[in-house]
Amino acid sequence: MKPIRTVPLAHYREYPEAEMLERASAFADTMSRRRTVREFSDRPVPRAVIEQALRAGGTAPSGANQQPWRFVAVADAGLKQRIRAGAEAEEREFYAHRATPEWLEALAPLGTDADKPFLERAPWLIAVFYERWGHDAAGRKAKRYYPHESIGIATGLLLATLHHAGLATLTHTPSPMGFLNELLDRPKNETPFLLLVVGYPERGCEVPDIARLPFEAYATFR
Ligand code: IYR
Repeated sequence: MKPIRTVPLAHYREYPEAEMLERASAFADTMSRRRTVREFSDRPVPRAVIEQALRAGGTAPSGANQQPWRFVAVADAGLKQRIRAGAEAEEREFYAHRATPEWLEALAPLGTDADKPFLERAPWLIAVFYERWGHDAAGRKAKRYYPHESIGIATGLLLATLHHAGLATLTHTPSPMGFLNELLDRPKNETPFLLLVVGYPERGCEVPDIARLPFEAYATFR
């Protein structure tokens, strides 16, 4: 390694093996209870919880430590209403024209359509953007490296934290999402990644009868 400025690895914690396994399995069990929800209660969720989840999202590793994520948390009713209108306009096009028959067939078990009432009803929407480019110290346009990997990981950590805190989420991807830049006043170098819907599940909420892959189907040891 080339010499660089360093600091001690101060916050690392090792656990005895038994505790390590216990922690890993407890967290995996917690995550296995996560389900994407489409029926949200309008019960408020404290902003402080959203802040802590965004803090966790912001700990993700990123290409050249460029930290390309930008999160916009929206609780304002008027703004949520405009986001719903923008998303539903795109979704109507999607379901009527853009989606191929194969795509609609793949979506059939989820029962989704162009109506997105949860975008107004859920207490929080988190619009996730990522920088495809930024500015260097001299103010010149500077490419961001591995932005997709970085934003994907950051969003995963955010989602895991929200679930760990006891909140329900929906990863919503109206397409295209350019309307989010306009409504949320974000500059051109920020690309919308997805829109997270966050809140409590509606009382009596039901979810699609679909299953996760069995472990052996997606994990191999050699
Ligand atoms: N964005 C649309 C369609 C949609 C697409 C996929 I791939 C999904 O997993 C779910 C929905 C919508 O939100 O309805």
